[in-house]
This record gives sequence, C-alpha cells and structure tokens, in this order.
Amino acid sequence: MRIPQPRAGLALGPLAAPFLDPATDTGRSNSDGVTKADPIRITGTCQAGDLVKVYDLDTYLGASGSCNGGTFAINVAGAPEGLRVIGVTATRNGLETARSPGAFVLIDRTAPAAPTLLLPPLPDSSRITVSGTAEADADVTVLAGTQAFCGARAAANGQWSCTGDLNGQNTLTATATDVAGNTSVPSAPAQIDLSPLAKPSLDPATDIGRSNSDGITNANPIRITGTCRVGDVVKAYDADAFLNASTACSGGSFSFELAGLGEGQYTIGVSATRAGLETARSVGVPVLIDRTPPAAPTLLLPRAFDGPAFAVSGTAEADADVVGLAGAQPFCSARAAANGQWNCSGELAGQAELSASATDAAGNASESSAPVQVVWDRVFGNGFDG
Ligand SMILES: [Ca+2]
Ligand SMILES: [Ca+2]
Ligand SMILES: [Ca+2]
Ligand SMILES: [Ca+2]
Repeated sequence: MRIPQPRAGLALGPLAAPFLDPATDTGRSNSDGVTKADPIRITGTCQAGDLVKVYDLDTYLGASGSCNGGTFAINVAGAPEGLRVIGVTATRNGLETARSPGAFVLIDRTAPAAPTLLLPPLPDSSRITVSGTAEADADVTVLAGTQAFCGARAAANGQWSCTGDLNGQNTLTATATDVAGNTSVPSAPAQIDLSPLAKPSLDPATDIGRSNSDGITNANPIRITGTCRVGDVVKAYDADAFLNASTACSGGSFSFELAGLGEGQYTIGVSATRAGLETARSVGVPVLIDRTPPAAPTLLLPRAFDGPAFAVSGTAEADADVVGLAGAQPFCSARAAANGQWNCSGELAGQAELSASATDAAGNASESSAPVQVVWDRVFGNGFDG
C-alpha cells in the first residue's frame, strides 16, 4: 500500500518574515523600522492562492490581502504606537500557517516637545553659535527668519548646539524632529536685540561756552559719549547722515570724537551693529556748532553821571554776553536782549578807557569795541568828559 505524500504546493510551513515597505518607513531612515506612517505597508513573499493576514505577535491587526505573483503588499491602518512585532500567516485550502518570524516596527506618532533655544549673550559677528535642549536623539533644525540657519542632533542628555550665519535675520526659532519624523512645534523665538541705544551725550568738556550742558559749542572736535553693549560697533549719525565715525563698545560705553564738523545744527544719534545687524538710530542729541564770533558791540556812555556806578549801554549780537571793560579789567556785564540792547553799570576807579566785547553762547568772543576815554572830576561835580 502506498502511503500518501504531502503535495509540495500544499506545504503549511510559515512564510518568511515580512518587511515594512520603505515608502512607509518614515523619518531619519527608510530602513530603520521606525515610522510615524498610518497606514503602514507590509510586504513579503507568499504562494499563489494564499490569503495573507498581518499580526502583531498574537494580535490580528485586521489587515489581510491575497498573494499576487508570489508577493503581497498589505496596508495596515491604525496600528498602535509602540514596538510592534509584525508577522504574517498564509491561509491556504482553509488552513492557516503558523506566523512567520516577526519584523520589528516601532510606531511613533508623538511629536517631541519644542526645543529650547539660547543665543550667545554678546554676539559680535553674524556667525553665532546657538544651543539648547531637545528630546534625546532628536534632530534640531534652527531657522533664521525663514532661512535655514543650522542643525544638530541632540545628545542623550538632550543638549545640542550648532553654528550658523544670520544673514541679516535677527529672529531664530528651532524645531525638533524625532527618528520617526515627527516634528515639534517651533521654540519660542530668540531674537538679537536690535532696539536702539539710549540717546547719546555731548561730552561737557567739549560743550564750550556759556553752559557745558546746552549743546552749543565751538569745540573742534566734539566728543560724543553713551552706553552700549560689549560687542557693539557704534556709529554716529546726524539725523540720517552717517558721520563717518564709529567705535567699538568698551566696557558698556563708547566715546568718539567728531572732528571738522561744519557750523550748524546737528542731531547726533548713534546705532549699534551687533551680530552683523545694525539697530535703528537712537534719539539724537542736539548740538549747535558755532565758531563765528559776534561783531564787536557798540558802547554808549551815559548822558549824566551821578556815581558811584557808571552805566554804559549799547547793542550787541542778540543774547550775547557783553562785558564792559575799563582798560583790560571788566567792570560790568550784561546779556544782550533779543533786540540786541544791553546795559550795565559798575564802579570805575577814576580815569578809564572803556570798551566792550561780546561773547556768544558757544564761547566765541568778539573783538573789543573802539575804546572810549573817560575822565571825570569827583570834586567839581558829577560830570565827566568822554
Ligand atoms: Ca524610519
Ligand atoms: Ca516621538
Ligand atoms: Ca555749551
Ligand atoms: Ca556765533
């Protein structure tokens, strides 16, 4: 009697281990089995007529497909996150094989938290190194504005850093992308501070004339000072016009000389260039440069003299400080009014040669007026000879 032999085509051995289709193996690698895809696509080899079912260990994943030309390709939707061990069975002639060896598929559809992003405190160049923390092993991508800036892979402790060029952008953001390709929301923006510097000052030592704080001066050069941040390059402007003067911030302050400025009214503001980016200009400090002396004042003697004070008057440049001189000695002083009128009185020690000079607010002194000889006689009355 012949013993029946199994027919080769009906063997019920398990199928070979299946594969995760590279097209659904998302993220850093399309062959690492780490994916966020849904559905995932499982492929493998089979025998004609097989009905192939997909399992996660013992759990049927609700997905099956027929063998087509010795292969199958089955979409599995809704596979839960986590490590799946994907095996397949073939059902032939009503009998289901044992499960194939499994393929490991790590399903991760959870985005990392947004990374943190720190700027260097005092960048002095447009090329800067940024750093922060992110999910371990995530790929961090930093944008400057909308342009790629730099990228890094977070270490096991989450630390990352990378270096890029700002290319004129001052706002950086970072995202983290995990191995499966899930990308975080962007970090809070980190900005290079481009707010203007504080209004600068005219150094009192070069604020010549009536006041060392009125901004009216005849100095050349003048000196401008102010505060800044270490790393800044400070530039001086008159309104919109660059004054061709710049200096490095030193210890939080700057000071530079502006030589050869022509006479006139200036509004001197400053900008800071940091990380290759220039701030808007500060509020400007007004400076009036006046190097023109007033004309010599006129000097009129009194019509009568009843002593002891001797009163003189005249006209001078409006607002000028007039000094009455007896010889070389001041004996009185006055400020010329807006219409130029001035008068003052002082005691004279007898015969004198009187003159006057005027000094403007910027400190420019006029020539002296033509001297007038005064002689009077205290014994014989209050008259005088001019
Ligand atoms: Ca992958
Ligand atoms: Ca994840
Ligand atoms: Ca002054
Ligand atoms: Ca003047």
